Amino acid sequence: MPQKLPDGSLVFKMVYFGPELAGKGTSIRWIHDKEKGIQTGKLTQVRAGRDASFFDRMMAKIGKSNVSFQVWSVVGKKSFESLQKAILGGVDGIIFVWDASKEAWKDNLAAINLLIEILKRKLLDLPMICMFNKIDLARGKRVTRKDAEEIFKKAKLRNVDFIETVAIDGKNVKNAFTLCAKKILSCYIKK
Ligand SMILES: Nc1nc2c(ncn2[C@@H]2O[C@H](COP(=O)(O)OP(=O)(O)OP(=O)(O)O)[C@@H](O)[C@H]2O)c(=O)[nH]1
Ligand SMILES: [Mg+2]
Repeated sequence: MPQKLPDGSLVFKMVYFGPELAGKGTSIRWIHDKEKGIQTGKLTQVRAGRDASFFDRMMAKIGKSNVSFQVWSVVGKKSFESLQKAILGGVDGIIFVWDASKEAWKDNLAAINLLIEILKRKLLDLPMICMFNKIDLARGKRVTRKDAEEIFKKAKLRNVDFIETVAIDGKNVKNAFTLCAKKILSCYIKK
């Protein structure tokens, strides 16, 4: 559920989740740096190493409505449970960033399983998008989108929209964000 501010505006929480090095931080940075009129504040990236970050955070808007989004990312691997639980608490929508490279297969599965473990049945009703990321990699180096879709189906996550992305070039990164934002809003209106 969104926070309601004293001026009547609503703040929803959107979380980018996925394995290490999937492209979560790159996506959020792209939106922050390159897309006009979405981010409304500074980007916080708390680093754990050269590429890795514990989490990212920024505020964002779509259009001129009195609705905004608190955008977070957190890595979906074991041993970060307390951080993951804190960031996923009260989440209104999820962008799962799937790393399409073959060597990330097991890490993607581990991240999905962790998400299911943390959110349990709540996940089935949550607006969710899957960024099928790194499709710039050569065919032989990545899995197919169908392979990934199967995993979501097996987990009974049927309501997930897939978008093929290249976070480093910004391809479809904004589309994934706005689609998730719209899904969150329509889900809220229906309730
Ligand atoms: N080829 C390719 N590389 C990408 C793409 N997106 C991200 N990368 C690279 O993958 C690496 C990890 O990207 P990040 O955005 O830091 O990944 P993250 O999901 O934030 O990872 P953690 O912070 O460790 O959880 C970086 O070297 C990126 O440049 C993509 O679409 N294609
Ligand atoms: Mg990161």
